[in-house]
Amino acid sequence: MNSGSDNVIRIKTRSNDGGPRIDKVIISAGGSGYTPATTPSSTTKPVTTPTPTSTSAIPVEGDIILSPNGSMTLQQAIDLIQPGKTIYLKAGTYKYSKTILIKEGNDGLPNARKTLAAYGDREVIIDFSAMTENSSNRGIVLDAKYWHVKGITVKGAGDNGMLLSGHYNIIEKCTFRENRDSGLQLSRYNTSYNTKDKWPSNNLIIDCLSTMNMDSRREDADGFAAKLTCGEGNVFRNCIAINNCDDGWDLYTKKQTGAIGVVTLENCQAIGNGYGVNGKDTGGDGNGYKLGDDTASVPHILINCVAKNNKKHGFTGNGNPAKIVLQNCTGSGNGGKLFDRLDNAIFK
Ligand SMILES: [Ca+2]
Ligand SMILES: [Ca+2]
Ligand SMILES: [Ca+2]
Repeated sequence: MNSGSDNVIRIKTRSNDGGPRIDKVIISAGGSGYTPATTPSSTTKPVTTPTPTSTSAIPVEGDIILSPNGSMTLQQAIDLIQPGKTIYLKAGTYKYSKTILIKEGNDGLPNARKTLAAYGDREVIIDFSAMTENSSNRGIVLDAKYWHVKGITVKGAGDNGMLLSGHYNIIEKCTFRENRDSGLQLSRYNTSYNTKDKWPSNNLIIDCLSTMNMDSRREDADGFAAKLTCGEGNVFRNCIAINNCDDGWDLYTKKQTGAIGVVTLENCQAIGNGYGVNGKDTGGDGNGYKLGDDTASVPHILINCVAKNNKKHGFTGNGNPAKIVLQNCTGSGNGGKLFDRLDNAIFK
């Protein structure tokens, strides 16, 4: 489908009676037909603010509808849902104190994703505030393929709000806030996966917001972290990281695990990281975009990204010697440099 132009849907009969009989055709915008970007677009698009709200849809047979005080838990629904079907969450707050795990192998299909989505336009909050701060207390772990998570807020987890460790997933219009490590992290879940091809790949994170994430060490909680053990083909589009304890985005690498995949950021904004919403120094690093480390050369691609009022640098290579692409990237009001240690970067 091309937006802004006429699109034709052809329906071919496979029956003897001159069918098909069509009851309903539902057309929705964006998302499921996503193919990861491989080449940076040369067009300049204005940066738009994501609105982390949900959209209405019509449930069909096989979907599951949950309500905050219903008898079925989100984990039960996740373990039951079939490809092409949706778990709808009615508005309200769902309180859980245990990690929600979408297991490896609990996959959708390329043309029939498993969907987890807000039902209606009011806020759906999955609240893990009852957890203690601990590296195993992530909120949601998505370790499967071909899921679409849309319009939910994940707050208060004892570690990452979401650990995205699977492949070919779409995370859309979600908010990650007040988690006690990075809001959304892309890294392996299975710690025996030692090669990059097994690390999270080809995921799209679109129209998401990550804010007020804070760990007690004031060291790790970034807005978005695609680091350490992150694979190829992951894209962040139209996302905002604001007032996180550590960095807005962190693409750090470690010598022990080696290079991560190239990450693409399009139309993203990093604002006020290293400061709380009250304007006070969090004690964290406070870079808008930390683009690696000197242990690996990874040529990340940033297009139309903005860094404003972060405590430290707007964009820092942090020692990554690669030809990082920075196309139409701008910013102002950062405490350090706008572009730091990006000597080999390609500015377009
Ligand atoms: Ca942690
Ligand atoms: Ca740090
Ligand atoms: Ca960091």
